[in-house]
Amino acid sequence: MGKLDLSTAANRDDGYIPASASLYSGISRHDFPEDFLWGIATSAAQIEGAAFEDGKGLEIWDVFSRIPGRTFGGQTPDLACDYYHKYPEQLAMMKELGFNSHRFSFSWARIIPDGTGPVNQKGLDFYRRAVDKMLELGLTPNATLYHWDLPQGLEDRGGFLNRDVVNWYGEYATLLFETFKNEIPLWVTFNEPIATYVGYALGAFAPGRRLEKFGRQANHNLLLAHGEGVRRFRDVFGEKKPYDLSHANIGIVVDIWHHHPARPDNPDDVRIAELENEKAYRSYLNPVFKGCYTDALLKYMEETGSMPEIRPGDMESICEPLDFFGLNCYNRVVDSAEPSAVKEEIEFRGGNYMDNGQEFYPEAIYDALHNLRDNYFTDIPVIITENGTFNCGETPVPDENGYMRVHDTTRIRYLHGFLTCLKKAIDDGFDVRGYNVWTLLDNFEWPAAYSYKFGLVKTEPGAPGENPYVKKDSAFWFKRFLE
Ligand code: IFM
Repeated sequence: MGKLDLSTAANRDDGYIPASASLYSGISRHDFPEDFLWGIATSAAQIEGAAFEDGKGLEIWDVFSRIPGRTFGGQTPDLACDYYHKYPEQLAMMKELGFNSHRFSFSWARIIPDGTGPVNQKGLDFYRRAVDKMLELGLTPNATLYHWDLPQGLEDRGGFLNRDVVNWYGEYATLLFETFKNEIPLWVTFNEPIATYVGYALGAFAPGRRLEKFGRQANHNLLLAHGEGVRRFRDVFGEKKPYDLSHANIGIVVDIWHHHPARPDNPDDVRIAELENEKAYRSYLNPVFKGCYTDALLKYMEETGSMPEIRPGDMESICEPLDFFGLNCYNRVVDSAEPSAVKEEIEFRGGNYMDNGQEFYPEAIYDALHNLRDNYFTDIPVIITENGTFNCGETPVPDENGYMRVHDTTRIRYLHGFLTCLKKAIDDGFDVRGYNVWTLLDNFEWPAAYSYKFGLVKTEPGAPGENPYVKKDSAFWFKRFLE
């Protein structure tokens, strides 16, 4: 990969206002509650780098990314954004852009290299330094225990297919709850459990197994581990209290990409979309909030021979009351038995596409909040734990002063659209307490590796120089929004 040539002028922002900012205005943080959390979301494997430093164990993406053909160009998370060394300046950048919170994840293998057994003190010390820095900067820490990076040592013992993962995870969770008992007010058990399904059923994610039954079993065991994590949390922090940042709170993060039938009156389209919803977000939300799998999912698992082992008491133990819910929302999906009908539905809605080919559908965030309130719960707040979009390329171009700029206008349009719909939801009474943009820096985007650029700020792994960052127009836009 070509390294970015970042001259000292690259990041000059003295008063820079992207030309597109005037197109996407009319909304600011003042339209949201005073105490709203404005955060940047990241995850360990995607940004930390230092994959082999200071005693860190291997995690499944270290291994998976080395299997030919599994990631774009064979790229690995080895270097990523080098947050492990550069966290002070990267956290300071979040602060400088106006954010007041940071959602990050712990790397299990950095803390317990084999997944169970001896603790790597250097790993824990790193997170201690990073959390202290967040607090010093006024960034409320929002910590995820597991964001897709299982220690390879545990995968070698069956990973999420081994029911012992519940206890392995419980021990790891307790260690972190006790270590950061007084510093972290927001805790997440798991980020987007569907990634584990993809890793065990479809092979596209680590660890790369490919059997529907594996995916369903892995998900069931993950949900059991989630319930265990919540019980361990209560053991350390005491009985459940209403959500409040003056004490620790726990939740789970699920992504809702709701599938819409392209033709709501066509039974085939409806069947396809409904099954996708069952197999995806409903397979997590139902057990977590209602203590059961839906009849439709049970039927599907029965018919496909993928029914997991469900022991008596399992469903109750998954359904532990939570303090908040983390919603990741990126878009909707339109399904049809007839591909041309998908295009027609999108065009009927205005034919809004982004540069990456996806539909621009900011109402997805309003719809998802409605869906949650109507179908799952009414009494816990929601934090938008991720929202953002990617482009490919985004080559910096010099402006009239010779400063490098990235004109990511579609990202500004996307963020403006989603934030406008989020504001409407809050005005309509939905209890949302925070929003996290995905993400600060271009980073390791799983199989797409460094080819998908999600950051407000451009960088590349191993980019030389002391300041290897170029703020994109969207970073300037967000800064103005937060001012
Ligand atoms: O990068 C991912 C993140 O790890 C989980 N949520 C979706 C993001 C963008 O694809």
